[in-house]
This record gives sequence, C-alpha cells and structure tokens, in this order.
Amino acid sequence: MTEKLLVPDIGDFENVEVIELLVKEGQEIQKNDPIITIESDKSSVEIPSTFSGKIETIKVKVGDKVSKGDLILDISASNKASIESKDIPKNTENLIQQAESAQKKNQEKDLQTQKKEKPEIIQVVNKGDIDPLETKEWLESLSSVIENDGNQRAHYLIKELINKAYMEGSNIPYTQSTPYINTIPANEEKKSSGDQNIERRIRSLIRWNAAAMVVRANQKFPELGGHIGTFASAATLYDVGMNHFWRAKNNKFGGDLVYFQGHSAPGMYARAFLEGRLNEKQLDSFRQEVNPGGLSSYPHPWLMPNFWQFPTVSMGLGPMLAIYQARYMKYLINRGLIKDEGRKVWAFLGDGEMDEPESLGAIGLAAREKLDNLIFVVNCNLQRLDGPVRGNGKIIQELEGIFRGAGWNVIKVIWGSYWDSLLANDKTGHLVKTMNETVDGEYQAMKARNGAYVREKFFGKYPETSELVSSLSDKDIWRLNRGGHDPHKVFAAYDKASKNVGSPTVVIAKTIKGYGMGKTGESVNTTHQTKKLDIEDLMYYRDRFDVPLTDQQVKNIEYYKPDKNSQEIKYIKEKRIQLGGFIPERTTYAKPIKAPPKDIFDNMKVSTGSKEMSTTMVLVRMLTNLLRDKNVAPRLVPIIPDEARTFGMEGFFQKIGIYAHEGQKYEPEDSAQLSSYREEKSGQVLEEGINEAGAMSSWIAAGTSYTNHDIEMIPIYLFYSMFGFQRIGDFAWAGADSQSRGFLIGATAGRTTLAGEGLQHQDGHSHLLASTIPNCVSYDPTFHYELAIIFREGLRRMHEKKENVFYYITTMNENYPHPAIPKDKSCEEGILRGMYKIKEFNKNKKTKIQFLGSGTILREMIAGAEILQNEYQIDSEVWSVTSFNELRRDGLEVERYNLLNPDKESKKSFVEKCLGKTEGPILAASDYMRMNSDQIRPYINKSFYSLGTDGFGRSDTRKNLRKFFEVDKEHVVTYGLSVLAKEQLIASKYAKDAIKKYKIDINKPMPTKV
Ligand SMILES: Cc1ncc(C[n+]2csc(CCOP(=O)(O)OP(=O)(O)O)c2C)c(N)n1
Ligand SMILES: [Mg+2]
Repeated sequence: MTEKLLVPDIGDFENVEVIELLVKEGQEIQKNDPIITIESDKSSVEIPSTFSGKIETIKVKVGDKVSKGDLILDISASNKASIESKDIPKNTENLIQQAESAQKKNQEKDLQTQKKEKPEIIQVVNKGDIDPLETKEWLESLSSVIENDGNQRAHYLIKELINKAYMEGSNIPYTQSTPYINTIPANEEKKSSGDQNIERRIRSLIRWNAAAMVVRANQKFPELGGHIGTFASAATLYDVGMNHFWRAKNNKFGGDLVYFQGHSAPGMYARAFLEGRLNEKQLDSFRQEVNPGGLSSYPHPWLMPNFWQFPTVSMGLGPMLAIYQARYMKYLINRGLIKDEGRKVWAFLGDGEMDEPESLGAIGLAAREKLDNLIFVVNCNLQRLDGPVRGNGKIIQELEGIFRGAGWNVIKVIWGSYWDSLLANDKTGHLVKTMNETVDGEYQAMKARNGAYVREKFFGKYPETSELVSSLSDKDIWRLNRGGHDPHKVFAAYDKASKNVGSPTVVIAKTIKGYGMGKTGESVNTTHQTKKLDIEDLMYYRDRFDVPLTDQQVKNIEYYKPDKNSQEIKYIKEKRIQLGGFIPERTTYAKPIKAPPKDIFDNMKVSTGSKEMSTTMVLVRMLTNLLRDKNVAPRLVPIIPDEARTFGMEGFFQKIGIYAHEGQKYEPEDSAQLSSYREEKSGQVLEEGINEAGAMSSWIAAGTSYTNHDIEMIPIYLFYSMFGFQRIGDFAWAGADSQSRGFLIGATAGRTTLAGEGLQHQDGHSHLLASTIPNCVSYDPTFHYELAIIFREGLRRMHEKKENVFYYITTMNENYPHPAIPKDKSCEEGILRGMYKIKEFNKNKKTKIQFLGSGTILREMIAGAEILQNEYQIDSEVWSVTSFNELRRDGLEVERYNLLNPDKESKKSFVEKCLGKTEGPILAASDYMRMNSDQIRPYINKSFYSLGTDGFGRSDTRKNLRKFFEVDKEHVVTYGLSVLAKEQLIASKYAKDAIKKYKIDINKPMPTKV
C-alpha cells in the first residue's frame, strides 16, 4: 500500500528550505529514519519518516522550499506504523507505569506500617506550656498510636492536625527541625564489624603524621602554611569511610567517588603514607610542588593526576560538583552507557562552607532527581576561619531544616556513645531541653575549657540536669564525646545513608575543631590557622592519642610508621583490599573516540552563495551531522541552560530527547509539532534550566567521564557568552584543574553583534577571560569552514588523542553569507594556529596596509579594505585571526626560547612568519576589547594599531553599535587612512576627508567613559 509522507507541523515556519536529502528512491527505510533536513533562518531540523517501507518517489530536492502538509515522498509501506497508529501513546504508557509503581509503593508502605515498633519518646518540657496536663494527654495518645498502629499512622495524624489547624487559620509553619539529638536512636544503631582498638591506633597515627607533616614543612619554610585543625576534627569521619564504606575502582567495579574537603588533604596524605603509597620524602615535600614529587596543598588533579580526582578547596564548588556528578552517573546509567553497580558519590564539606550560596544552591535538584547515590557529610565543628559559624544559633539545626525542606534524608550525628545513658535517664526531658537551648558559641567555648566549666555552664542550667551528672567526675564530663568523633555513631550513620533509597542523604556530624590539639588549638577561634605546634603541644598531642614516640622523637617531629608486619599496617591494607583498592586514586582506561572523517564537514567548505546564516546555526548544523557519526553520536552530551531555542537547537528535543529520570508524565503543549518538547529517561540533552553553575558542573562531570567512569564523552555546553566565564569562572578553573575535555560554546557572542540585549548581555571580554586558563584553547571564528576545521581538530585532539585541553569557541547570531574555503593549502594550518590571509587587495601597487580581523568584525575589515582600494587607491592584505590567544601563546613561547638561547639563531613566532615580510602598518580589530588583539603587539616589529569594543555595551542596532565602538567599515577606512598618515605613507588630508565624509565626531568621548 502506498503511503504519502507529508511535511509535519514545523511550528511557526513556512517555506523552509530543504538543505539535505538523506535517502534515495528504492531505499528501504524504517520508521523514524531521517528523510530530509530542512533549515529556516533560525534552525535546522531533520524530518523523520512515520512509515517503514520502500521509497517509491521523492517529491522534493535540495533548495526547494516546503511548508506543513507538502508531499515529501511516496512510500510502499510495509506495515501500519503510521503516526496515527492505535498503539498506546508513550505518555499514556508512562502514566500507567507511574500509577502502577505508586500503587506498589503504597502497598510496601502499608506493610511497613503493620510492623509495630515501640518508639522511644522523650518528653520535652516547654516554658510556654500553659497546660502541661493537657500536653501529657495528647502525648500519651500519640504514644499509643505509635505503639498500636506504627510511625506512619502517627505521622499521618500529625499531618492531618497541622492541615486542620492551617485551615482554621493558624498559619504557624510546621518546624523542619527535630530535637537536638541523634537521628538514629542508640538501640537502632548498626554495629561495626571493625576492631575498634586497632582502628583507634591507626587513626591516632594518621592524626599524628598529618600534623607532623604540616609542622615540619612550616619549621623549614614558615611561608608554606597548611592546616592541622580541620583534619583533626574530621579524622573519624574519614577513617570510618576508608575502613568500611568507600569502594575503590578496579576491574570489577567502577568505584565510589569521594570529594574530600580541600584543606583536610594532610589527613589523606598521612593515610596514604601508612598504606605505603607515599614515602617520607614525599611527606616532607608537602606544599613544595615545583620540583617533581611534591604534595599539593589541596586536592588538585592537575598537579597530582594519579592521586586526586576532584578539586574542592574553593569553597562551594565541591557540593555542586558532587550533586551534578551523582546526577551524571544516573544519566550514564539511564542512557545505558554504564552499568548500575550501586556506586555512590560522597562529598565532605565544612559547616562554614555551607554559607556559600553554591553549597546549598543545587540541593533541590538532588532531591528532585532522587539522587540516592549521593551522600553529603557536613563536618560541623561549629567554626570556620575567623570564629563560630553560628555563634548565636545552631548550624546543625539550621542545616537540618534546609535539607529536610528540600527533600533530603537527614541524619544528625550530634552526641557520642558516652551520652547514651544520660539521654536514657533524662526522664524529665531537661537534658534535651538544655541541648536545644544551648547555642553554638557556648558549645564551642565549653570545649575550649574543661569538665568543671561544662558542669557549671551546661548541666548547671537546671537542677534536673545537675542531678543527672552528680555522680560523674569532671573528667567523666569532659569525656562526654561528640558524635562525629565516635566511630560507632559514624558507622551507624554511614550504614543508614548507604542504604537509603529514593533521596539523597546528608550526614550532619558534630565535631570539635582542632580535636586533641590542646590549649593552643582545640576549639579556639584561632584553630584554623594553627600550623605550628610547640614542643609542649606536640607532647600533649602524642599523649592524647597514645602515639608510641619517645620524647626525643617528638622533639624531632618524627613520622611514625609501624613495621609492615604490624597489626595496624596489615589491618589498614586488608580493609582496603576488601574494598577493592586505594582511595583517592585517579586512573583512566577509557578508549579514545575516533574523530569523524574529514569529509563529514565538507558541506561547510563550500560557499553558501547568497544564503545567510549565523555561526551559531553552522554549529547546530555541524552537531546534526555529528549525530550521524556512529562513533561520536552516542558520546555527545549537549548541555543547555534554557537557551535551546535561542540557539536554534529545538530540533534536538525530538531527535535525541531531553534527559529526565522519570520520563515524560505529561503530553507537551506542542506535541503535534516536529520539534516538540520530549523528555525521556534515556534522553541525551541535559537541559539544565536557568542555571549556569549547574550546567558547568554537568560539563565537568561529562568532561571527566573518561577518568571517573572510564568512558570518553564529548560535552558541549552552549551558553550566552557573557554568562560564561565571568559567571562561572571559578568552575571553569576547577574544570581545567580536573583535566576536563570538551567544548564550551560562547554563543550570541560579541559586544556589537548581540545587538539589542544591552549592557549585561554584550560580551566584549570572554576571550580574555578564557586566555587566563592555561589549558583552554579558544577561537573566535568568522566563517563556517573555520568553525568546522576548529571543531574537528578539537574532537581529534581531545577525544582521539586524549590531550588534556578544552575548547572555548565563540559563535554569533548575525546572519551573513559564508565564502568557500580559500584554495591555499596552508589555510587549515593558519586557522588552527590563529591566523591566515583571507583576501588581498593589490590593484594599485602603491601604498599598503595589513588588516587583522576576527569574528564578525573581520567582515567590516574586508568591506573597509574594499572601499580603500576602490576609493583611495590603497592596497591591503586582510588576515582572518581565528585566535589572538593562540597567537600570543606561540609568541610567548618563541620569545622565551630566543631569550634563553641568546647564542642560537632566533626562531620566528607564527605572527612574525605571517606578517614579517608584509608591507605597511598593521591595524587589528575584533568585537572584543582592544586588549584582545593587542596581545600580539610584542611579536611583530611593525607599527601596530588596534580597534575594539572597550566600554560598557548598550542596546541598539548592530550598525549603530559598531559606529559607537568605532569598529564599523567606515571607521576601519578612516582609521586605516589615519594610520597610514601617521606612518607618513599618505598625506593626512585623506584621513581628514574621511572623517568629514563619514561624519565622525572627533570630540565624541571615548566609549569607555560613557
Ligand atoms: C571560595 C573560598 N573562600 C574562602 C576560602 C578560604 N578558606 C579556607 S578554609 C576556610 C574556612 C572553612 O571553614 P569550614 O568550611 O567550616 O571548614 P573547617 O575547616 O571548619 O572544617 C576559608 C574561609 C576558600 N578556600 N574558598
Ligand atoms: Mg567548620
């Protein structure tokens, strides 16, 4: 049966050009195979077949204009797989699945409810209680509900009560925090199978060696710095993870991913020393990295590429990177690219670090995406650098509320085991009441004093609490430990966190900053900066943790490493063997991706004739081509912060889908259209919403996939160029440190090219920001073939040759025709190295000038050069500068070589090779600040002038903006003449005439001043 394939609804477009035929007559095709590509002035999109069968006749050809309902081809259909098929639509299918799984969950919940557990209830006495008897009755009723019908029922009743109160007008929010006690009751703690005595001894040695390393380095070179207090507070939190939870990567398992708190790095080195991975000499090179073998101050994969995986020390980056890492892991699983092995992402954070907006900025996403592979551990030592985090409040309670509100599973680890019996005996609730009432400033001060002080200030608040500790000595009171220092409590929390299903978990642990450091460093406001300990302090530290060193060895600040056959060393190794290997460790076994054949971009090397298009559109066309390359296609990770339509990428929604872990539960408003919004569990596009920091975190996760998941991926993050480096600069630096590979595309770039958007949108400096990152390779191409050559080389260098660089390319939204690639063979090399001659005007053979132009402004220069030739008899050579940044790097290197080799023949920079033998002065311009082109001034011994867009952007037409910033063709002509006059190559009257002719106001203020 012959079916007719018609042009579907393509949105608000009519008469759209057919740019490619992807099938032939007589060809057998499957439903959904792409048939033709059509392109409007905004975007290109493939039209898929809605039938399977054999193509009889094709009714369109390249260049035709088509609209909705036009006939594309006739096909003899092999089955009834038309779009009107009676199959259950995908969305309905989703809804059914959803309903079924919800039902199943409810049944599971009901089962849980039937298990009756006797809850432990602590009655909190409240100052504002006007009728304690009534309170008691209500509480007793609640107890009996819990006893008879379980926690779920009790929770339901409480919720109903709150709803009722709300509806009656009582708008008092239900509190998000629970009493200031551990989330896991003592009787529900999972016990560790570890040998606590050996583990304590190991922990003590790690503590000692970490402190010794910092003290030794600072004794030698006081300028080196380092931290002791942070790891001292977190040692137990790390040790329990290392001994029992964190599984390493090996040939059988992908490995858990652990983001270590940056300035706790000494502790990780000290453990690696006991594990035999680092030696004493290396410990002695802490923070001395210039010579090989030094240990980096903080986790830096660039500097220790076989050790550190994640850069974290710029506060706030770790939490966001970890969230997006966990999401990306699920993305790879849902796309079928890696197995689901139950791997986890752990992130260690400081309580002070939680003040960073980034730290909390993405926790909503983690809950929404149900990232149960994610565990945050917030080390609440109540202090940051200068003083307490929340002196007047309680950071743990505050964080609990925030995370709980966002939908996280919260586990508070506040009190150690020594408190268990006191809490069990707190029949009046006064102990919990005191705990609730005491603020962090007091908690901190208590641990800087002694047991007697705690008795007076804490237990002394109420007679009931004084009585509770009456039989304890001051020493006993001092021994009452905090949860984060108690391996039993930490183990129970990690165990529960690891098993949690359906939401991310945060373990909020209370600790003491500088734990064990004694009077100079424990719980005092100066702890953070303590990097030197005097002999007395060191003796105290040794005794506090029973480190088996003699007084003399302490005076020498010797490291301590037990014999390799000792119990401790055997234990530490055994535990890591059981968990699959060492952590942290950075390796990669990813296979390279073969770069696509050179001809894949051939259609971008021919002239577009009169057809105009923007480079943003060229890029989208290129990506569409790449999606047909079987090696590259599945590895592309397009990342967009809610700008797909701006960039003409909406065709990707249908073609490769938007990643959504729950699929699509609704029928999109535009479902009838070809480019309708399609969310799918295996979707490929990461549509991040208005969230540049998150999008960048995704880019880093995908760009380091080759090491963290052993699969090379190609992230392409497209953004408004102004909201790139200057918005997420710190993440870009961390991405570079992580050796991320991938593309950043600064779209709608250029201060005068993105015309109407105004001051905060118009980018005239992103290339300069990009140039500050050593392994960022950046380009500002003008024409389609330049972009194609640069992009393909990027794929080859990064993903085939595995070079640790990343690409920043700007694309613009100005439509113009694109010429064919010049015939000259050296052109490709020039495009990649930064410049090549694109045009020569030599009709007059008298006076000459060299024009260097970049991006859209190159076109103004070509137009200006033409005017100069025709109207002023001035010849010129026009150079397309694809990258001033790359030219400068080459210039720097060559200059350095020449200076270091004064006796050798000087090498020539690429700039000099290109321009050295040319005639006339140089005038350079781009759509960026003059500093962009000025970068190459030192590398050419000729008169050099530049034009650029220094100053604040503003909205107007492109024409007006280019006039304002003096980069339009009229200014190119005028300044060109003026330059020649200054060089005494022509009379100044020509320049003066041009100023008059083009009505250039010489008294107009400098654009930087208005
Ligand atoms: C973005 C950023 N700002 C400031 C710093 C400097 N800094 C390093 S550690 C620190 C205090 C950290 O306190 P907290 O997060 O509580 O960690 P703790 O050492 O107490 O565990 C500060 C301000 C930094 N590393 N990064
Ligand atoms: Mg802190």
